[in-house]
Amino acid sequence: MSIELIKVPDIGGTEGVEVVEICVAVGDQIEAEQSLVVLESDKASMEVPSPMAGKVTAIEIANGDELSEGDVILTLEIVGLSDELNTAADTADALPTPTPTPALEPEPELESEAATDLRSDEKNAVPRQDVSEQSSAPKIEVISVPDMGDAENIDVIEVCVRIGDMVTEGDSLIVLETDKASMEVPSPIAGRVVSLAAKEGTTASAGMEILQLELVNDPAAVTQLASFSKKPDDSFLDPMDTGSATTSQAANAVASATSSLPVEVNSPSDLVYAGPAVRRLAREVGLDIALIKGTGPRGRIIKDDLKLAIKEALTAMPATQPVSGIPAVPDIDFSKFGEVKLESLSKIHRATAQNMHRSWLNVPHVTQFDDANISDLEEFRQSLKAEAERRGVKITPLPFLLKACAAALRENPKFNASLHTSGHQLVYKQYVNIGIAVDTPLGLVVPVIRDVDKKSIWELAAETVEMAQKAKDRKLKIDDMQGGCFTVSSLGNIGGQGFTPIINVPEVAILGVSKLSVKPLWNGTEFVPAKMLPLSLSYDHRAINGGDAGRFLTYLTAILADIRRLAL
Ligand code: CAO
Repeated sequence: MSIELIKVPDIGGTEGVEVVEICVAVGDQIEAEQSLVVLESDKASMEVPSPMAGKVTAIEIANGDELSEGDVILTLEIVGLSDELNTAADTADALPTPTPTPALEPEPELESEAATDLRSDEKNAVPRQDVSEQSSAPKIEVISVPDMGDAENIDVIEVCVRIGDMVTEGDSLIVLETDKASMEVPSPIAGRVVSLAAKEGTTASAGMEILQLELVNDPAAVTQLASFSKKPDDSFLDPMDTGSATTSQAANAVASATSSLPVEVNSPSDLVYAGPAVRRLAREVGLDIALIKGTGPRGRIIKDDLKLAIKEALTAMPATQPVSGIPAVPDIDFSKFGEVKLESLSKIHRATAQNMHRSWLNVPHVTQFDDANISDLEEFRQSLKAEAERRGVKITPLPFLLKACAAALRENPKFNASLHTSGHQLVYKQYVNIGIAVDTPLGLVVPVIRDVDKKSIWELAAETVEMAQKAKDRKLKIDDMQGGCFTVSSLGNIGGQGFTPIINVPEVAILGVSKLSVKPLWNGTEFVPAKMLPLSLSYDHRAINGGDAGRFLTYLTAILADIRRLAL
């Protein structure tokens, strides 16, 4: 573990750049490239990304501070950082350049106009054309991408205006994004958008046309008209906004919930004052940024404002919100009919519920049933009990079932696979890891026994007991529950003649084991008592066909009927 000082990187020689937003808090675990702080000069704002992952242990700056290159922003605790990595002294050198900083470098004429501060009281608009030179024909001005240093072919992630919109000087026209930062290109002049060359999802370089503005003689009228063309609903319904995330159900849910949000609404004539990252996030979750009240310096909308709005939106969203067009279960007040008691589900229970629901909705389940005659296996198992006691392990049918399943999975590799999310490929796993469902007081958990095909029955017996105990003691780690290929859910000692287990996606099959019972079995000449173990195999019918399932179960029951087959 080491502590790294994260400093302000090279910002094109600009000094005294104001901190307008701190995006992280002490204690946060952050990723490399995550935004730490938003700095704003009188020309542009930019986000400083973290050069490395780690835990924030101290923040050395405050909103309103003025920073220059080399100033310490915060300290990060790095776990497992090798000694050769950057020392605190040269951290700033190692930082990725946060932004192409076109507006922070000495600007050519066009750029200084394009980067004019949105909020400055001293806006010095330098229109391309003198609007006082009146003529009867409308004056059209081409607005181009300003000089952005060396950066070329920068992604256009947002087009902020539409044809017909009135814009005032400083209004954002497009948002560009490099792999280091996002930046807005503001309008250098006021006017009406008469053509739009920039498109979301394309790229832009300096000098490329963004749009054409028809100059309007009366700037006051433009301001007034522009304020009307910025109704909150506009950005919400913007047909230009083809951002993928906005089409998702979650985004729609947030969006529909936000339409009734109890947040304080900016008046339509207010300019929305927010950085590119905040705008992007708002767009991705389908939130109308104009509806959010900014609490940052000078009313700037900061990430925390957005998080609060999302939280309020989700709280406002009814828990029974229908998904995928499925009618919602009505919310019933059961106390009308008698006394009730409310109990919150444990985290494990909630996670299981979510996984089961996801699997149930996504996977076409089929369940196939069979009984395995385990009379000989039971006799053999009973004969091992004394030895098991000497070895200090408990020998139940489960380790035999696991070993038999491993053999059946090797023989029927489709069951040891996952369906690729494209639905076009099967991912065959070359290892055989089997999960076992364990019933604990807090809910169902599925620890995974690795390389079952390579382990002895004794090893499997010891490991299943150990994993089940860990599960019951809540000592399982995330790793212990990952990487399964197939699951065995044994309700054997609890009871029941059969059940239809739900597949633990992305696995494609699961074996349910019920309570063995003695049944009469016809041996060709007479009925003999046999210990029959009910098995139910649920499988994903997209990946596996009935014939495959029949072969798998037949193979499995044959092994369980004569365990010597494992040696073949
Ligand atoms: N039929 C009859 N008896 C069975 C049996 C079966 N199919 N399977 C196990 N038994 C017996 C065992 O042999 C043992 O008896 P003996 O001590 O006399 O040999 C007894 O039942 C208790 O076994 P166990 O439960 O302690 O051990 P196990 O290896 O069979 O199972 C575990 C371990 C962790 C799988 C189990 O404790 C468990 O949690 N099962 C529940 C899984 C579950 O909830 N599945 C449903 C998922 S979907 O909601």
